[in-house]
Amino acid sequence: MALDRETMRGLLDTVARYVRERLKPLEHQVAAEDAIPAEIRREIAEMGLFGLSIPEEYGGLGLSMEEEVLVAFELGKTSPAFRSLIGTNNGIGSQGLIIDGTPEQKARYLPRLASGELISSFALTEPEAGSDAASLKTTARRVDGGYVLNGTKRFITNAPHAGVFTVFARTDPDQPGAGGVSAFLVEAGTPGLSLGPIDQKMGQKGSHTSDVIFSDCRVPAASLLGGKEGQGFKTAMKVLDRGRLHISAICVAMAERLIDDSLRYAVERKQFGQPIAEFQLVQAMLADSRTEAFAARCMVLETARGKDRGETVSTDAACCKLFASEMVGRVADRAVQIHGGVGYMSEFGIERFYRDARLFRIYEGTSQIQQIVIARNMIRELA
Ligand code: COS
Repeated sequence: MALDRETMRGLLDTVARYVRERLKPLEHQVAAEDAIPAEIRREIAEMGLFGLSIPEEYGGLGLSMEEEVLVAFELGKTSPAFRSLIGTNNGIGSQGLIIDGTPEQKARYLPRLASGELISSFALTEPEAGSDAASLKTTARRVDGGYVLNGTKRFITNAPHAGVFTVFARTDPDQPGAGGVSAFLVEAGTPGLSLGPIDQKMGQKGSHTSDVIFSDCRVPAASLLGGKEGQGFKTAMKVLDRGRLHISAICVAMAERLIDDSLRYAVERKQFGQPIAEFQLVQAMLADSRTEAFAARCMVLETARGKDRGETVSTDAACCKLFASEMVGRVADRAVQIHGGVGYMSEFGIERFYRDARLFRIYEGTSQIQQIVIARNMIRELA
């Protein structure tokens, strides 16, 4: 544990109160305007939330994985767009640098990522390389003193706000698979780097994604992550192991929020002369949701503790992502059902969570990719 018990308790209480009093009242506005107010970004930065998982020596809080998921259990109890704002700096946008970056690269970016001055993005997915990430086509051609990048990255979270991108590109055209991929740290504003328009999404309004386009984008040799070619795909997989656990914690939090909303509604709403919570068919939905969210919470905590003990948790993190993201889909569906017509109307926000939750089964690896990761690792372990 990075923090003592009391400091950790204080952090969790602060985040829980901030979510309850400051963020929840803004949920509707953020979705309607598809934007997070600038003062929220400032407040979140002041609270240190951009640097939860960044080591203390670089200005972050240096939380352990268990501590990070405990914070996510609180932060995820509101619209996921708020979490997404800090999600890349704490997760996929910074972890490649933390895990495999050189000391110079860490010193250059991590302090500004921890403070929230700089936003980071993880540019792996391409139009023709989604689940099959190792088939990516973006190229990084070695030239005197650096590399020239060409290609398009798709659905890149926080790209419109990012100051630095971790970009995965093929340095070895003769190696079509994972071995030919390298990672680069590319700064926004580098000539040859441009963005597509902001994507119009089904949900998670207020969190922005776009294409990131490289046309003859020249970067210095020092931007090669870790200074080594051919390591990029492994870096991406290690980053995703951690990211999948964080997303699972967010799924647990959203489920708990929806269960709380559903329970309160069921106790207040009367039909047939009594609160609908008295009806056993409604009770069954509440009980199933509570049971499944509890199971996911336990899985996430246990896996986070394993990661903190230094264990390889790729399989368990995939189990968490698979179960927690499918679980929150079912919980959100039951929440709409318990709320009935109110659940379907946009002014009450339940249908918004239903749409927001849908993404969890897709990004950072679809449910089907998690199943493949789990089964392949099981077979390998046996061998
Ligand atoms: N940690 C470290 N290394 C890993 C790893 C992990 N979790 N997973 C794989 N690797 C290594 C493998 O050991 C292998 O190295 P060697 O060649 O030295 O043995 C290399 O990476 C290639 O792995 P693999 O052969 O498993 O790659 P595949 O192309 O067959 O597929 C999947 C891997 C499908 C699991 C991968 O492409 C994937 O996760 N796809 C989903 C991508 C994704 O989540 N996208 C979401 C968008 S990013 S927000």
